[in-house]
Amino acid sequence: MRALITGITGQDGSYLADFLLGKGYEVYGMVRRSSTESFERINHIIDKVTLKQADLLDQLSLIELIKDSKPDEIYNLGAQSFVPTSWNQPVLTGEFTALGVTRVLEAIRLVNPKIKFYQASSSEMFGKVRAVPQNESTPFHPRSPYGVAKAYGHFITVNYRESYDIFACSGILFNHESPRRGKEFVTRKITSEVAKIKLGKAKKLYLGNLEAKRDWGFAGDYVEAMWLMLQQAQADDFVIGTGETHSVKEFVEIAFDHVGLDYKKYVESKKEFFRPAEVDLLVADNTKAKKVLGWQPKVSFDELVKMMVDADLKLQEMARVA
Ligand code: NAP
Ligand code: F7E
Repeated sequence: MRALITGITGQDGSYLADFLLGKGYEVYGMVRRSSTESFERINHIIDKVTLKQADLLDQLSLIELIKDSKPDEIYNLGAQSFVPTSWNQPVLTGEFTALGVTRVLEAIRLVNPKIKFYQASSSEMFGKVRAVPQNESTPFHPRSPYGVAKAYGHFITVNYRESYDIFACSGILFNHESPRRGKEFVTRKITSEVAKIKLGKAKKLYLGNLEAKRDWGFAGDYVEAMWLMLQQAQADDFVIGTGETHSVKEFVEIAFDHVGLDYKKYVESKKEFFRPAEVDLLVADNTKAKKVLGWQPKVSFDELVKMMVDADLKLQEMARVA
C-alpha cells in the first residue's frame, strides 16, 4: 500500500507517517517549497519516506503529484491550523484550509477516483456548541475563520463522496497534542514554559482565557483513527475525541504540579491572548468511532500533560548541555 500525506512536516503528519511505516506502507509526503526546510518532526524517518514538492494553493502541482506518486490513500492534513492567525489572515486561511481541500479532491477525480481520501476536519466546526457532547449529527456553528474554512472542507468532502462516489472520509477530530505540538498552541506553550521556569530560564507564563475548556487527547492515538476510517467497507464521517473536557487552568495546574511548582506564582492572564470569539465547551461523543472503528484513546489527560512536560524538560536540559 502507498499513502500520500499532505502536511507531513506537521504534528499529525509525522505521527501518521510513523504509524503507516509501521504497517508496511510506502509513505509519500507533500512538502511546500521554503528557503529553509522544516523537517524537524520527520528527521528520524527522513530516509524512509519520499518527499515531493507541491502546494495546496497550486492545482496543477497537486495533479502532477498524484500522477507521479500513485497513492492508494491520501491523507489531507495540510492546513493553516492556528486559530488566532485565521483572524489576521482569513483569506489565506480559506485558500489553504478550505479551497485546498477542493483542489486535492479535484486532482483525485481527474487522476484516479479510486484513491481513498481522508480529510482532517475539526471540532472547531462545532464552535458555539448546539449540544453537549458533540457527535456526527451536531450542527456546526464555527466561531473563527479557521472553523468556517474547516466546515467548507468537511462539506466538500461529503459532496465529492455523494457526487462522484469517491471514498472520502471526514474525521472530525477534537484537540490532540504531543511533544511534537507547535509551540504557539496552548498545551505546548504551557509545557515548554514550565520546563524553562523549572530550569530558571524563564520567570512568567502569560496566557489568555484560563477558563476555556477542550477535549484533549494524544496525537499518536488519533492518527490510528484516521487510518481505520480508510479501512472500512464504506466511507463515512467520524467524531474522534476522548469524551472528557478540561480547562486550560487544569492543564496548567497539572503541568506545574508535575515539576513541584505552584502555578499561581508564575501564571498571568493577558488580554492580548484572548480571542475575538471563543469556543467554550467542546467535548466529543465518540460512540460511533468506538462501535464502528473499534477505536478508543489510550493516553489519559494526566498522562498527556506529564508526557509533554517531561519531553520539554529533556529538550531544555539538552539545550543547556549543548
Ligand atoms: P500543523 O502541525 O500546523 O501542521 C500543518 C501542516 O500543513 C504542516 O506540515 C504545514 O507545512 C502544512 N501546510 C500548511 N500550508 C500548506 C500549503 N499551502 N501547502 C502544503 N502544506 C501546507 O497541524 P497538525 O496539528 O498536525 O494538524 C493536522 C491537520 O489536522 C490540520 O489540517 C489541522 O487543521 C487539523 N486538525 C488538527 C487538530 C489538532 O488538535 N492538532 C484537530 C483537528 C483538526 P509547513 O511545515 O511547511 O508549515
Ligand atoms: O487553544 C485558550 C484558547 O490554540 C486552546 C488546533 O489544532 O484544536 C486547535 O485549536 C484554548 C483556546 O487550540 C492561550 O483561547 C488560553 O480556548 O491550543 P489552542 P485551538 O484553538 O483549540 C482544534 C481542534 C484545531 O482544529 C486547530 O487546528 O486555549 N488559550 N491562553 C490559549 N491558546 C493559545 N494558543 N495561547 C494562549 O496563550
